[in-house]
Amino acid sequence: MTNERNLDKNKKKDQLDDYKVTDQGKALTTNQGLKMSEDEFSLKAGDRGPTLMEDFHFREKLTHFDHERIPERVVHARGFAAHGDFELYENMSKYTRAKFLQNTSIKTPVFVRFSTVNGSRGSADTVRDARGFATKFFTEEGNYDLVANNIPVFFIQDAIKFPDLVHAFKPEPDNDIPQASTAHDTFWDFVANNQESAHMIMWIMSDRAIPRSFRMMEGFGVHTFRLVNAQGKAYFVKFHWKPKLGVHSLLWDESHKLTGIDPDFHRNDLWNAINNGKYPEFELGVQIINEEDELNMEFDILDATKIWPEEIIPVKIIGKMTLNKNVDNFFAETEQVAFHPGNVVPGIDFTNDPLLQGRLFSYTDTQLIRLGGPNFHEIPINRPVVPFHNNQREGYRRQTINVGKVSYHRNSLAGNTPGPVSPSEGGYEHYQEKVEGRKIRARSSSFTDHFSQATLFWNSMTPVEKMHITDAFSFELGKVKSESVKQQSVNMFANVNLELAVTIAKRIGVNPPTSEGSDVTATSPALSQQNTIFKPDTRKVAVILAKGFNGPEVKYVLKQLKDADLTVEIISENQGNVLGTNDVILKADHTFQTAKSVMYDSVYIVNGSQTSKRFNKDAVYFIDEAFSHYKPIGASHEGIQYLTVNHFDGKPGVVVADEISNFPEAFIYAIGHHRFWNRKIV
Ligand code: HDD
Repeated sequence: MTNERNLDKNKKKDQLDDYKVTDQGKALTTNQGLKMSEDEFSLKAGDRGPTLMEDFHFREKLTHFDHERIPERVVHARGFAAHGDFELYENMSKYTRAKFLQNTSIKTPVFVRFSTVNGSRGSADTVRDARGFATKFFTEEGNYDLVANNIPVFFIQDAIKFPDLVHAFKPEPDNDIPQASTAHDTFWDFVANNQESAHMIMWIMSDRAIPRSFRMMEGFGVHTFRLVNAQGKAYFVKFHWKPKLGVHSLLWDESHKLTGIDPDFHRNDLWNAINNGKYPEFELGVQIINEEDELNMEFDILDATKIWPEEIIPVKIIGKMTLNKNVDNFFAETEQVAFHPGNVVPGIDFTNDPLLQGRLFSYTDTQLIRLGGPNFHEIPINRPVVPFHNNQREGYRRQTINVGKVSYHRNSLAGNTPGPVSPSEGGYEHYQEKVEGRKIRARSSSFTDHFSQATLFWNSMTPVEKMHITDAFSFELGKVKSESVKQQSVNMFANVNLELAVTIAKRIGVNPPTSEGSDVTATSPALSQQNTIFKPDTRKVAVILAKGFNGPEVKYVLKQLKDADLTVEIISENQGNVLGTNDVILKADHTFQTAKSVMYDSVYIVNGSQTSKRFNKDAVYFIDEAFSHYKPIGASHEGIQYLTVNHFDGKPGVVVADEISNFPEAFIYAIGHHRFWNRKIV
């Protein structure tokens, strides 16, 4: 183990550099390296005649184009990725012999792909859905993949049901409607008839399913995995990613509007944050249960529909990941990356969670079709940063030129190499768990409580969060056409909370359920987003100003906002320079045609002495919408009149420059609050 602090090197980025090609400034060639003198006209028999077969340049160009697409992922098709590094805070050798979890002096390169689950590649970012959060650690012992979601539980308990689940939530097969949405009959029919989904559905109906940003989501490994130390002692573990910016969400109304206004909202957010040096950070946490306690919990730790409440088993923070580089090429990196929960390193092992066991089969299988054969590990983004040696050969798109005659084990011609090495030399050894039982297609009786933790989740929500969940159910079930499916769904969620089910029943026009509801009273405060981190950092402020704005003051306020790590965009009558008093000129990034309030976290309205009627009308709409989304609003000078028109002055989160001595500080403080739920919105 090296004691040298080697924090700036990133071996994966160096490795990828070897594959990069810049075409700019170069002569155009065919794929055979032949320079071409013409690229606009195909070769013809006469300038009005038919194209000739011998036009190899035309044939090559069109053939390549015709084959540019590969199948999209069957789930998680729409994704966005970035590079970064992982640093360990403390040596975890007590629990695991994984080297990247022992040495605090090295940085491990990572590649992270965030995704929606349901929609196709071209769907919108902000739909209601779970988000994928897949991390590839390029460790010195090979690739370790933590293929996580932003929700800590899953819909089903056994992987054999995965195709059924996906068939139910994808667009319906007769008409391929709806896109990227679970608000349809087959999904809710599946839910009502597979009640193990209850807990996950509560999360999907909650604000967690409409994140404000990839940078503001938790990540969960979901399954119980094993950590194994050098002495062979094992522990059960659940992995968590905790965003340093806290966990924050959009409102459903914002999410809806953004799917049209900016379908790339989350992509833009991540791309811009990294380009502007506001690197997203996530801390890695572990919950650990001793092996001896496997059967001492109130739930089965092998059941992927269960969390380990953080108040009972605390999350120990052990390291931090920083995303600090965007990809160079979306297809080569983001699209071709291949994750697999079965990619582990010594010291990390599996459990018998039947969902995990099935995943261990599915991921390689899907890459074989998606990436066209068994050599996808040779694609640059997927290569480990350590060499690989084995006797696997050939197959579609093999790139390695293996030298020598021997490609089998055991051999004498190559000294019996490449050969296995002992665990003390880094060889992976499976944990020797004792298993016995009859072969049986069944589910353990310890997997049958589908509702207690769903109620725990509901009980842990604030009134605002509960309102959002109720609205989400009413929306989703309100779109279901089958009365029977609606009724079955409402009856099912009466087992979670009767009041919730009765309210939904009323709204969607079915009979109120008659069951007794749940008697679970426990709460887990960690589940509520109200208990997350709130800060102004990297929030986006729309600055509305017009000709004749107060130059010195606005300049001063904008500097304060930027110094507080806020992103500021100026909206004015026209794009380009706007002249304020004292010859201050500011450049407008947007007009009301290109900027809508849902793209921002707060508004600073300044206005100016010269505005048109249309500008005023648009400004009123903009602020009204931001106010109804509970966002902080700052106003000064001519901007203040808009508050009066809308009767917003004096309302929570409305900061008026004239009334306060240190306006920027007060406004930034309000922005750090994010939303003012105590506003009365009709
Ligand atoms: Fe999965 C992709 C996460 C259950 C089968 N899954 C995929 C991705 C993520 C997850 C983040 C996208 C990876 C990327 O960005 O390329 N999946 C999960 C989590 C699950 C889960 C957290 C439950 C705990 N998945 C699950 C099951 C199966 C699959 C039970 C099948 C038995 N998942 C797949 C897949 C995908 C996939 C079909 C599609 C594309 C891919 O693998 O590479 O194999």
